[in-house]
Amino acid sequence: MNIGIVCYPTHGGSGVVATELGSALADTGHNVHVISYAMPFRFQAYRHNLSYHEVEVTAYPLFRYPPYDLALAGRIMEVVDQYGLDLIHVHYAIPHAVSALLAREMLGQDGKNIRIITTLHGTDITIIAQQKEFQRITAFGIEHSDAVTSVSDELKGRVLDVLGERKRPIEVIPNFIDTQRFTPGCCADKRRELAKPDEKIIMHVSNFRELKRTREIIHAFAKYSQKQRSRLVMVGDGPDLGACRDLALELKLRDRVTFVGTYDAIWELLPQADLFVLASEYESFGLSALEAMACGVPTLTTNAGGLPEVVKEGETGLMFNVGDINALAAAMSRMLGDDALRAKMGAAARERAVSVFAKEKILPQWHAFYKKVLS
Ligand code: GMT
Repeated sequence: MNIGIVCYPTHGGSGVVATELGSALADTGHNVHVISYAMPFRFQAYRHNLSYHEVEVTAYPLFRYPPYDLALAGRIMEVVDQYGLDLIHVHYAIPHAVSALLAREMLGQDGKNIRIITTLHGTDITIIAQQKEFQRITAFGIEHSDAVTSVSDELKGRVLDVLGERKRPIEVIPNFIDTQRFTPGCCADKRRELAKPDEKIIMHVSNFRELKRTREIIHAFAKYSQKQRSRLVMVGDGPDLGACRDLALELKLRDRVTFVGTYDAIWELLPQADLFVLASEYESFGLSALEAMACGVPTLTTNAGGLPEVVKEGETGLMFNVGDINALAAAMSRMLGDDALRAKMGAAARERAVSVFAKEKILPQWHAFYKKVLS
């Protein structure tokens, strides 16, 4: 199959999922063309059947807002012309589905057999909640795609609530993880760089958007860490990073909180953690929690969105209500004070990642889905 994959390249789960899916499909012999405005950060272009096509948007004095959606449609059309794509798999309805639909329309007869699949990752729906004028265009992108998938049941339900019952059914295909790359025990030398030998490591990884509620993690750590010898390691970059740094200083945690910044090879750091924390007010799925689980790290997460479909409360980790800093501090204390519980939950987390979300389990679902859409 000749497959086009359209995604955002920035640090975020959808770009990771799109890139990992593209690489996995290329590994199984398909020709995969990733289309984006920058090279996705997990993209490794060393396979002959995996290529990257950049969308260039030229600034022009008359355009206050350079039209990325149109540039993308034009680029998709060129890639179809050159490589004869069978299907275009877009991650996000806005603007990717709409650009793909426009490209197909412009291709006329040449485009009539191309199938368009749209995968929803969550932010599509958040955007609608913030800007009602996107509601109909998102619905249009979904309705006119040949097939639509969602990364969790919860997100599917949310889409149906917001947009109403659609003519186009939504299939749930969860995100997957490479359990060979994300594995317990990897890269033990990194631990020395992150913490002192007697410190337990609580780790958080995100893009520090407001929705991740990263400051609450620091507040909870401040309450908890008065009692225990431990270090909070915060990985990533984003709008709230500065405020987090300030807060750590204000709470006199300068020597106890490490800000790593952006770190692409996150599978090297996660296994060093004793506990992983995610305080998000919403996650359609929570890929970073799954990455931690695959590394055998128990998680403390909110019970928001699709997280309960990934984490098993009391089995692979503990959950708390959004904003409940006391509950998070108590959960930190309970988990880090009990080595046996952590080991048990860490093993269960790894087992769940392998048995439910491993690449080998989910990739066949994509193959079958593509076949169904093309037939
Ligand atoms: O959460 C983010 O800030 C990034 C966002 C994205 O667009 O990449 O992540 C979304 O997609 C991921 C992959 O499916 C999910 O694991 C995240 O839960 C989801 N984020 C939200 O729903 C907020």
